[in-house]
Amino acid sequence: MKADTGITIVDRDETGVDKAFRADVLKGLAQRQKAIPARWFYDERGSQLFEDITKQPEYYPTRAETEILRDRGIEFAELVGPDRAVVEFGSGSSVKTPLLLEAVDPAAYVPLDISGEFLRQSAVALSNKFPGLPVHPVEADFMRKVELPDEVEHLRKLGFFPGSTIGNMVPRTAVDLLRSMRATMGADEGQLPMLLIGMDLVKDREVLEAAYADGEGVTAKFNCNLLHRINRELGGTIATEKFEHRAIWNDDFARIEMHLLATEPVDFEVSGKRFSMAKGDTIHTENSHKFTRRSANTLLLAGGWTPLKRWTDEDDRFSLILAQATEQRDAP
Ligand code: AVJ
Repeated sequence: MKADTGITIVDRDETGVDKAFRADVLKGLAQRQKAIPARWFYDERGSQLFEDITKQPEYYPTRAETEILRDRGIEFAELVGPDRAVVEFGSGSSVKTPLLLEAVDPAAYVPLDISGEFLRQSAVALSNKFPGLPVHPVEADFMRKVELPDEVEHLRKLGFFPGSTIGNMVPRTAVDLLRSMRATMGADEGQLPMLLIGMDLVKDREVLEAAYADGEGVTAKFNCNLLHRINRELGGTIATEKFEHRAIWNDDFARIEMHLLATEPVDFEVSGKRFSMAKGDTIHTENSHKFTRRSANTLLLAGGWTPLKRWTDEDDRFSLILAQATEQRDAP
């Protein structure tokens, strides 16, 4: 995929259905434990609801991470140095990205996102905020190696992956992504890119469960929006009022799981296929893994990144880790 083409890579059938969405939903609903990948939350409404979640008093990660970015800019700059190309995995957030760009004084900014719409919006907003900074948005699936624009080829890279989005992946997928990031940023061509990554921390169950079940019910709406999206885009007949939001801490896997729980027996169709659920059955819609200092380091090392420095917010709720691509060498 080339930069600045403005091409949308969503693959739709004759009737305008997103084929990947349909395939994931049909496959996920056919399983014994029904499960749908969390990435499908983020249609326009879902993205708006996530924005609203970040403003809820119980949802601390966004505020905690922003606090670190705000307070530690000088330290980032010291370790990272100027004139890098900042490669952001996901469209920039309107608050966090400017804080990083201000701190590290980069030579270019390259946001990567699968959704061209958000990508273009945030690229324009950033260009306005940083008039002298070359911005090269790339519409691509960063779970694979992405070809970066020629203009940044010669620049040293700093990857930016905030939000603890890595926590949405099970470890094996997270490691695949970390390795793709290395490849995207040229680690195999002798460069030693850096990565600044946000990772949320293990803490008391009550605090975690509340963060994913806020009192206003915004997270519940966010979760249930997936059912509405299926009904709208995939000809679904799901009786959405028969489902409830659940957020449960899974201590063995150190993750919050979000589920949609059927409060009574339900039968429905999606894209002409029939499904039925008993009362108490759930659709697993999201994992949000939480880390300790060591588990974070282990995951990064497994993905080919050596942790250099770690920062947390004042209340030790969230971590930002600066890592460098591990040099290829023989054991140990
Ligand atoms: C976007 C992955 C950071 O896991 O905390 C928030 C998504 N889900 N509330 C997270 C989310 C429910 C969020 N991330």
